[in-house]
Amino acid sequence: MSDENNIPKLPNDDDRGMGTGLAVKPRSRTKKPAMYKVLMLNDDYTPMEFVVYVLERFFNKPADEATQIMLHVHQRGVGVCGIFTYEIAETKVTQVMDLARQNQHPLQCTIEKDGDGDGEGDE
Ligand code: TYC
Repeated sequence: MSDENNIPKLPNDDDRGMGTGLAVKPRSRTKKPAMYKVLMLNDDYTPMEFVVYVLERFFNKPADEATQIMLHVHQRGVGVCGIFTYEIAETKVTQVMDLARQNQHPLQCTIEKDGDGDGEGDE
Protein backbone atom coordinates (compact mmCIF):
# COMPACT_ATOMS: atom_id res chain seq x y z
CA MET A 1 0.00 0.00 0.00
CA SER A 2 1.25 3.43 -0.81
CA ASP A 3 -0.79 5.35 1.81
CA GLU A 4 0.54 3.65 4.95
CA ASN A 5 -1.18 5.88 7.55
CA ASN A 6 -4.58 5.98 5.77
CA ILE A 7 -4.64 9.80 5.81
CA PRO A 8 -5.36 11.05 2.31
CA LYS A 9 -2.81 13.50 1.06
CA LEU A 10 -4.00 16.87 -0.19
CA PRO A 11 -2.22 18.39 -3.11
CA ASN A 12 0.69 20.49 -1.85
CA ASP A 13 0.29 19.15 1.67
CA ASP A 14 4.04 19.49 2.10
CA ASP A 15 4.34 23.20 1.46
CA ARG A 16 1.43 24.83 3.22
CA GLY A 17 2.10 28.51 3.71
CA MET A 18 4.93 28.63 1.23
CA GLY A 19 5.24 29.26 -2.41
CA THR A 20 1.93 31.04 -2.71
CA GLY A 21 3.59 33.92 -4.51
CA LEU A 22 2.21 36.38 -1.99
CA ALA A 23 4.66 38.89 -0.59
CA VAL A 24 3.31 40.29 2.67
CA LYS A 25 4.99 43.34 4.13
CA PRO A 26 4.69 43.41 7.91
CA ARG A 27 2.82 46.48 9.09
CA SER A 28 4.74 48.98 11.11
CA ARG A 29 2.75 50.06 14.17
CA THR A 30 4.39 53.47 14.43
CA LYS A 31 3.83 55.56 11.35
CA LYS A 32 6.36 58.21 10.43
CA PRO A 33 4.90 61.65 9.79
CA ALA A 34 4.49 63.04 6.29
CA MET A 35 7.45 65.25 5.38
CA TYR A 36 7.56 68.42 3.33
CA LYS A 37 10.34 70.12 1.39
CA VAL A 38 10.75 73.86 1.76
CA LEU A 39 11.70 75.17 -1.68
CA MET A 40 13.24 78.55 -2.41
CA LEU A 41 12.59 80.24 -5.75
CA ASN A 42 14.91 82.48 -7.70
CA ASP A 43 14.08 86.06 -8.62
CA ASP A 44 16.05 88.89 -10.20
CA TYR A 45 16.00 91.32 -7.27
CA THR A 46 16.66 89.68 -3.89
CA PRO A 47 20.33 90.21 -3.01
CA MET A 48 22.44 87.06 -2.83
CA GLU A 49 23.67 88.00 0.65
CA PHE A 50 20.08 88.19 1.90
CA VAL A 51 19.33 84.66 0.64
CA VAL A 52 22.49 83.35 2.28
CA TYR A 53 21.49 85.06 5.53
CA VAL A 54 18.00 83.49 5.39
CA LEU A 55 19.47 80.01 4.88
CA GLU A 56 21.81 80.49 7.83
CA ARG A 57 19.22 81.99 10.15
CA PHE A 58 16.11 79.91 9.45
CA PHE A 59 17.58 76.69 8.08
CA ASN A 60 20.70 76.53 10.28
CA LYS A 61 23.00 76.13 7.29
CA PRO A 62 26.69 76.85 7.70
CA ALA A 63 27.92 79.74 5.52
CA ASP A 64 29.50 77.57 2.83
CA GLU A 65 26.43 75.35 2.41
CA ALA A 66 24.10 78.36 2.46
CA THR A 67 26.16 79.90 -0.34
CA GLN A 68 25.99 76.68 -2.37
CA ILE A 69 22.21 76.44 -2.00
CA MET A 70 21.77 80.11 -2.92
CA LEU A 71 23.93 79.67 -6.06
CA HIS A 72 22.01 76.51 -6.98
CA VAL A 73 18.72 78.44 -6.77
CA HIS A 74 20.21 81.40 -8.66
CA GLN A 75 21.36 79.11 -11.49
CA ARG A 76 18.58 76.49 -11.57
CA GLY A 77 15.56 78.49 -10.46
CA VAL A 78 14.61 76.43 -7.39
CA GLY A 79 16.31 74.59 -4.54
CA VAL A 80 15.60 72.69 -1.32
CA CYS A 81 16.26 74.56 1.93
CA GLY A 82 15.28 71.65 4.19
CA ILE A 83 12.72 68.89 4.84
CA PHE A 84 10.33 69.14 7.80
CA THR A 85 6.95 68.10 9.15
CA TYR A 86 4.13 70.23 7.77
CA GLU A 87 3.83 72.62 10.69
CA ILE A 88 7.55 73.34 10.82
CA ALA A 89 7.78 73.74 7.04
CA GLU A 90 4.86 76.22 7.17
CA THR A 91 6.53 78.16 9.97
CA LYS A 92 9.82 78.42 8.04
CA VAL A 93 8.03 79.68 4.92
CA THR A 94 6.16 82.31 6.95
CA GLN A 95 9.35 83.46 8.70
CA VAL A 96 11.29 83.76 5.42
CA MET A 97 8.50 85.57 3.57
CA ASP A 98 7.88 87.95 6.50
CA LEU A 99 11.54 88.94 6.69
CA ALA A 100 11.76 89.29 2.89
CA ARG A 101 8.66 91.54 2.86
CA GLN A 102 10.01 93.69 5.69
CA ASN A 103 13.12 94.22 3.59
CA GLN A 104 11.11 94.76 0.39
CA HIS A 105 12.60 91.74 -1.35
CA PRO A 106 10.37 89.59 -3.57
CA LEU A 107 11.90 86.31 -2.33
CA GLN A 108 9.44 83.39 -2.50
CA CYS A 109 9.38 80.07 -0.67
CA THR A 110 6.97 77.18 -1.16
CA ILE A 111 6.22 73.77 0.33
CA GLU A 112 6.17 70.48 -1.57
CA LYS A 113 5.19 67.10 -0.15
CA ASP A 114 8.10 64.70 0.23
CA GLY A 115 7.77 60.97 0.88
CA ASP A 116 6.05 60.09 4.18
CA GLY A 117 8.94 57.84 5.08
CA ASP A 118 7.08 54.52 4.85
CA GLY A 119 8.64 53.66 1.52
CA GLU A 120 5.29 53.19 -0.16
CA GLY A 121 6.08 55.76 -2.80
CA ASP A 122 3.60 58.59 -2.51
CA GLU A 123 6.04 61.23 -3.63
N1 TYC B 1 19.01 85.95 -8.53
C1 TYC B 1 19.31 86.82 -7.40
C2 TYC B 1 20.33 87.85 -7.81
O1 TYC B 1 20.96 87.70 -8.84
C3 TYC B 1 19.86 86.01 -6.22
C4 TYC B 1 18.86 85.04 -5.65
C5 TYC B 1 19.25 83.76 -5.36
C6 TYC B 1 17.55 85.44 -5.42
C7 TYC B 1 18.36 82.84 -4.80
C8 TYC B 1 16.63 84.53 -4.88
O2 TYC B 1 16.16 82.36 -4.05
C9 TYC B 1 17.05 83.25 -4.59
N2 TYC B 1 20.52 88.88 -7.00
